[in-house]
Amino acid sequence: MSEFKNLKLAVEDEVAVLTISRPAALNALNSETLDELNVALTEIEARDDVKVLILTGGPGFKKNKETGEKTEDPFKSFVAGADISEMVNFTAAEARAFGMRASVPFFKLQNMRQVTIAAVNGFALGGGCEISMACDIRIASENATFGQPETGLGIIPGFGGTQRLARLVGMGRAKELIFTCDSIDAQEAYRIGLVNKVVAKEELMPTAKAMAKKIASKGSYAVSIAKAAINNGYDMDIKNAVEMEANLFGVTCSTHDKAEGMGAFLERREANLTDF
Ligand code: CO8
Repeated sequence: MSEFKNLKLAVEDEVAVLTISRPAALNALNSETLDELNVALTEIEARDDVKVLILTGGPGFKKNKETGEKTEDPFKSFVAGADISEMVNFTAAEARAFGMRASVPFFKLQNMRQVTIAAVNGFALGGGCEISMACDIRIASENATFGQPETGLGIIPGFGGTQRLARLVGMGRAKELIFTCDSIDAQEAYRIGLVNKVVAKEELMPTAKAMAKKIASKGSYAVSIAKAAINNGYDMDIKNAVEMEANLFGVTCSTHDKAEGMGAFLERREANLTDF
């Protein structure tokens, strides 16, 4: 694997944990980090020993208001947005290029064969909310905060937020969040369907890892085909989508795992699923 400046990668028991790490900027996404994400996700997708990817944020600096002293807080921030200090002088062309640069790793998270889980450990604002939405599943710690503050900065969500937020929580709620810039807490994010689960801080990584291991224990090739069927069918009309599903169902029926999984059920034994 490549070495990264702003990312950390750990792989254990078929689960990769990729941590975005820019403590001084609360893990804000700059061009360098977006390019590193692209390389890391490309390398992870090629690995047969990684079945599920958890994306999280590294510790952010917490400032003591009286002394100015900075200490690390692991639950300060998931990703506090795109890097405002980089965007401040963008021309229209540079801004577009920045958006397109992000769309490559964001689409990788959405479409790579491994399942992607965002473990949201604090601020998920702007580009931070957007990168969590590019993942398949979101689990939040109870202190997490979600929001799209872009219109307050005179811009719009540009990492897919106007599209993915509406698809996840419906148009009315997406419009309210984007037009008001209101931040919402983890429980409200759960209530509107933006996150799958809310857990205590100390339970965040254990919960994400337990879900990742459960998913990794299923037929990984079947899981990846199911992910493709859900993603590809979402924007199709129902007739073509169901036909596409039938074709992919046929593909899974030609696998070792199908013979093994069904055979094991009929023989009342544990299945040994190996396809990926
Ligand atoms: N970019 C750059 N630096 C940041 C960012 C950011 N998004 N967020 C925080 N930082 C930095 C701060 O500047 C500060 O640096 P320093 O210590 O050098 O002053 C450090 O992180 C700590 O931040 P704070 O002191 O502000 O910490 P607080 O605990 O007081 O506040 C907040 C935390 C509420 C998260 C606050 O930092 C904040 O409001 N940050 C900005 C949040 C935001 O507006 N995010 C959206 C950005 S726009 C965006 O994401 C657009 C995405 C699409 C772009 C598409 C382009 C095509």
